[in-house]
Amino acid sequence: MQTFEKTPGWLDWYANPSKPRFQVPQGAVDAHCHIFGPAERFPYAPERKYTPCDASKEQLFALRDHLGFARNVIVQATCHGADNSALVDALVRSGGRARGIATVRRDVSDAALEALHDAGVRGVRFNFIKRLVDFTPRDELMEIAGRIAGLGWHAVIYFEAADLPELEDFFTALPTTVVVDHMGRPDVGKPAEAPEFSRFVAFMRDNPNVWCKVSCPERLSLSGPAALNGEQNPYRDVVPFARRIVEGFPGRVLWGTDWPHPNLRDHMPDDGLLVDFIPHIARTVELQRKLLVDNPMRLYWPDEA
Ligand code: 0GY
Repeated sequence: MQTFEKTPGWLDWYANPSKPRFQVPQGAVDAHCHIFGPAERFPYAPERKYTPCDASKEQLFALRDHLGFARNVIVQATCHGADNSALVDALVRSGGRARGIATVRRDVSDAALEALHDAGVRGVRFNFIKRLVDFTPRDELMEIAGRIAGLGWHAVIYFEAADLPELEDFFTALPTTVVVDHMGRPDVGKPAEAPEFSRFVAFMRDNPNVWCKVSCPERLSLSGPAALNGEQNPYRDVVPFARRIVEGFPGRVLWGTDWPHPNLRDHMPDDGLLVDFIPHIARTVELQRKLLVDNPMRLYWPDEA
């Protein structure tokens, strides 16, 4: 049997997350999370850029219940390449309570796409983060986008803020709904009103098919999880960025834990505290319901929305 050594410095996910003080609305969706392996059954891809610890569907579903969520959207992690078997297994075993975002290559057959759809896949991810994936030509991605448009799927895009100017023409040409991961990874050391993030806001404003996940404060934050003035207010430097998006585009935002938090080296978040971050960025009951229930249901379970 093939064995896998974790990447040096890899932090395991937080084993005993706190119970959130913020109670998510009934029917809430964790719209960005992953599963890893287990490698014994679903080996990691030869082309992967990291080797994680295992994080199974059972562990994900236990976290969902612990945090008070009803459903998950599971995003194919790059460590599994374009082999979506672990994802499909989780979707099928979720009893309809999970949808998926797959990774596919140009040679994927129509039958394979239909099988992914039947399992619960509703989109593909195009990843432009150089430390995670090898380069894929734009024409290949556009060809895939054309094919998934016919299935009613959407494209999830993951990129660094500095790369938006170069990628924007490609993004605006995509023929599907487009969902941006982690607010386009802003540099939160700059003000939320500064030109870089304002360009991202303009990108959303000018393209009504673009949605945004206001996720991963732990990945973006420079201030970290520390409390301030006795108030438990983790990741406070991310708050103005997320509020700008949640309040500017309340019908096109999603939220997710990002469990099991790949590639974190300094700090592994307590998922309960991540949930407690939500009312800092979505300040009214109505905004919270849109972010956690109405929007993800419309995108992933339209028949039940
Ligand atoms: C995330 C972020 C990362 C990794 C992946 O699929 C992945 O490997 O998504 C990252 O390292 O920034 O969304 O989980």
